[in-house]
Amino acid sequence: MPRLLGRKTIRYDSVTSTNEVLKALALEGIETGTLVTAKVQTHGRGRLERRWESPEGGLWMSVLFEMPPGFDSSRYGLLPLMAGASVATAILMEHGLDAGVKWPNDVLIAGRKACGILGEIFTVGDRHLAIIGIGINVNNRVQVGYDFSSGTTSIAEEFGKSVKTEVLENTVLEELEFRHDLLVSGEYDKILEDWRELSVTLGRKVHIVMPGGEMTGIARDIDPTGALLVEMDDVIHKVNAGDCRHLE
Ligand code: BT5
Repeated sequence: MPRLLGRKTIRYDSVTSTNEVLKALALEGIETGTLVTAKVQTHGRGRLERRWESPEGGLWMSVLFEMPPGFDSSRYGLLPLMAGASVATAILMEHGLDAGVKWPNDVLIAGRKACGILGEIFTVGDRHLAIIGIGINVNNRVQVGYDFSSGTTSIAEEFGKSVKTEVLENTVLEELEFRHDLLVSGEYDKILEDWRELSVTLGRKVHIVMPGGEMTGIARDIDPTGALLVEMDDVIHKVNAGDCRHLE
């Protein structure tokens, strides 16, 4: 069992969004490590206010992190990477499925999206807080015909039968706590190396849509802040945020 994450757990049958509920609790001062889960989300959110399909059978959860005093804010980009690596590792450990991380915030199984991560950072007084929202398609199916770019899948679909969400949830929390401790102790290189090993993006030809434009190139590496380094016309470009599509 994890020591910190999920020490306090609040479970709902249905909420708008676990991130939204946890944020409201955090603003009221709820303790670090609190976990909020829901069987169903009516307004599950992706990045840029996109919709996240959250029917019954999936694992929809949010965890509250607190950054230590003096935390280097340029490292916030590591949070979604850590969460993705935790989920991919947990899926491999519990179900033996070959899950990989796609920059910046997805976990893919067999090239299809099984999990998305939504990180949010904010301050309450002098506390620097982060909510890590994790959505994993476990026993649910995802509506066909939606605007999915890379296709979607679920653990049950890949595994061939239904699995226990509680077991996966616990392992995800243990993995996340392990990486949380690395972050708090400043062992950033270990976090980066772990992500690189699980990456299905590095070395691929990618198309990136950023807030200020688009580019196509080869994903070469991530930098110490979690930004993607893309080579285009022999020049390395640093991409802090954006949507990434694997082309080859
Ligand atoms: C994400 O955004 O992938 C972040 C998803 C985070 C969901 C969790 S669930 C618990 C917590 N509470 C919340 O409200 N959110 C978090 P993004 O990279 O923007 O991808 C969004 C896109 O993924 C959508 O536009 C769809 O194309 C696709 N999508 C929607 N639902 C999906 C699903 N269940 N499985 C796979 N892909 C989905």
